[in-house]
Amino acid sequence: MTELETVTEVEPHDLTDGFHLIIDALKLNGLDTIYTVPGIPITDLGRFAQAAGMRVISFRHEQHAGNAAAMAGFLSKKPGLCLTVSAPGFLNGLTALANATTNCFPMILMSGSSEREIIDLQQGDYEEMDQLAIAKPLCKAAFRILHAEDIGIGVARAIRAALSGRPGGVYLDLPGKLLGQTMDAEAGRKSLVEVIDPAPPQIPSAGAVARALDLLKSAKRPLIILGKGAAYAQADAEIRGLVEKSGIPYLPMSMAKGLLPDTHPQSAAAARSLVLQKSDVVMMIGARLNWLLSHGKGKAWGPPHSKQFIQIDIEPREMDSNVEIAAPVVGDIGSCVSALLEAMGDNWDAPPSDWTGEVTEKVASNVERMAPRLQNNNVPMDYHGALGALRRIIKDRPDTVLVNEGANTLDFARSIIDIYQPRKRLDVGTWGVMGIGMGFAVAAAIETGKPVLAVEGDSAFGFSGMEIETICRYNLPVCIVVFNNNGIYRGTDVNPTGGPDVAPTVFVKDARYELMMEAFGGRGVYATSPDELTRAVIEALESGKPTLVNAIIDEQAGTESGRIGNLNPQSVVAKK
Ligand code: OXT
Ligand code: ADP
Ligand code: MG
Repeated sequence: MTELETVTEVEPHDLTDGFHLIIDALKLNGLDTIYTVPGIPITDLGRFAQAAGMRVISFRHEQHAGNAAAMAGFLSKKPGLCLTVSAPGFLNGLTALANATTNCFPMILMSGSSEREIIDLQQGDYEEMDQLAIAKPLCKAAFRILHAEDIGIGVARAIRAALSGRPGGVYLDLPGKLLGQTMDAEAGRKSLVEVIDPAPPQIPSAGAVARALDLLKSAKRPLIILGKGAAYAQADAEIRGLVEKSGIPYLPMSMAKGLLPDTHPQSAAAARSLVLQKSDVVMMIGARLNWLLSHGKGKAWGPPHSKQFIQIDIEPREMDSNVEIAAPVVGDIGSCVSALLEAMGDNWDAPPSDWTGEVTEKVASNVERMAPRLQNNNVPMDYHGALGALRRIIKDRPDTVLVNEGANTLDFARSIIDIYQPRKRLDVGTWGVMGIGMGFAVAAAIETGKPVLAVEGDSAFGFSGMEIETICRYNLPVCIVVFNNNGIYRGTDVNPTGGPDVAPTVFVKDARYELMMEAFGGRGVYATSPDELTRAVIEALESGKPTLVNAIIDEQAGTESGRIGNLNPQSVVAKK
């Protein structure tokens, strides 16, 4: 007998445990990256996962690990994985899980948890919390695995729940006790489940397709709206084919920019108000009629009852959620768009030219009006000067992934920076949530391998700023530009009482954000002009070195809440 065989006999080589079954189950399903913050009881799970060849990206705060997982899900169409410790770590990750669900991003939040028996008797265990109950209302599905032999099924259920139908966030509760449970290795291997076809094509009915095309044909002023569901679907060629074959102007929602290049002649992005008001038939593809589209009614949409809607969505219950949908097309976007394309045949009539001409003219005049402002080299910079510089950089490097958050920094960047490729603009999404910046940037770099440019309001950056250490630690090709206007919206508010506290929207003046980056070995640049900003960003993108550019913006340049100031409640008292 050889020495090795002796060891095999003595060591429990024929046993496996919860740790390894979870890792094997994930790997079997092609999930190879975990975004995490280590600690009791999941530290070894991360270690073993790394040892098993998985990529384990460790963050400074779970919310950002969770946001990274959510973005990984959006970009890859596989559930992004976030792994957290019990109670406080779990809660930190929960915002990201809820945000992922709201945005229809597939992710799985796996969290360690304490002893069930002690939690249920509320006897005060270490980090005691009934996590499953808390997660349930905030995600698409929530599961707990109690026995090692159920790990295969538990992981499979989580994957299928995250990906099938409308994608979303799933919670998977992993009690500490489960991780150490052992079972026969061969039985364990057999208990694993490879999820077959987790997001099967959902073919629309022929009747729904015909109804939609009849309506579209009858339109005098048709409009297509592309949403982030269309970007997620990765049916890029079909979507472009449909838009071009139809000849209909299209409006991209923020994260659908780039599905067709923003410079496309049919883009109506620069005539948004006009097309919403005047269109008579609107075809929504992977977009919801929520607040971002004024719920499909009201002043923004022109006279009451002046439009009819076609809606393509995988979620049947989305239909009629805000207004009547005259032609619902339920199915996955790839299948729906292909069916529409085929049924359109080869002789589809272009929309009336007075309509397309009116849209093109409005686009041209808005673009022309904006153009000179984008060339200014003012010091301190305004949003147009600074974003004009970044717009030119992205034009030359269209495979750069743009991450964007803030208020003015978000709203101006959305209309100024053209995007040329699908899924290259990642932002605050449905909730307008601050704090996605560094998590999304890390995931974008890891999942795509492309350079990332994160354009961040100074307030927005603060929500996830500590993750620049993560970016430096993994040496990711991320360039962060902090639009530093000394505060939230503007840096000019004053405390009306004259007391020592500054106004609630105001930060430390002239904060040196670039020095934070230097603290971790990255490159920091202080930029006061569009020219300096241009040089710094180009160098960062070309070198791939983690960089933070502190871009000094005129503190008076912004407006309250950017372009959504109308959502602020008004005080009668303040008006007096
Ligand atoms: O057609 P018209 O004439 O209307 O013109 C439109 C287009 O046609 C035209 N356009 C163009 N013209 C020329 N050329 C081109 N290429 C072009 N493209 C377009 O431009 C206009 C505008 O076009 P757009 O943008 O398409 O249209 P519009 O009308 O703006 O669209 C409406 C919306 C609703 C779809 C759009 O506005 C939108 O998507 N908005 C999203 C807004 C959003 O989500 N904002 C973030 C939340 S704000 C607030 O809540 C903040 N907080 C609170 C907070 C949050 N959010 N989260 C958490 C966890 N805690 C607290 C905070 C703390 S923001 C914030 C920080 C802010 O401070 P920062 O320092 O970070 O940022 P700064 O403000 O910079 O200081
Ligand atoms: P936006 O904010 O860009 O308008 P939303 O997040 O509001 O986009 O809407 C996305 C929509 O896309 C959701 O209603 C979701 O159900 C739908 N969706 C997501 N993936 C698919 C898909 N593969 N096929 C069809 N619909 C999808
Ligand atoms: Mg600001």
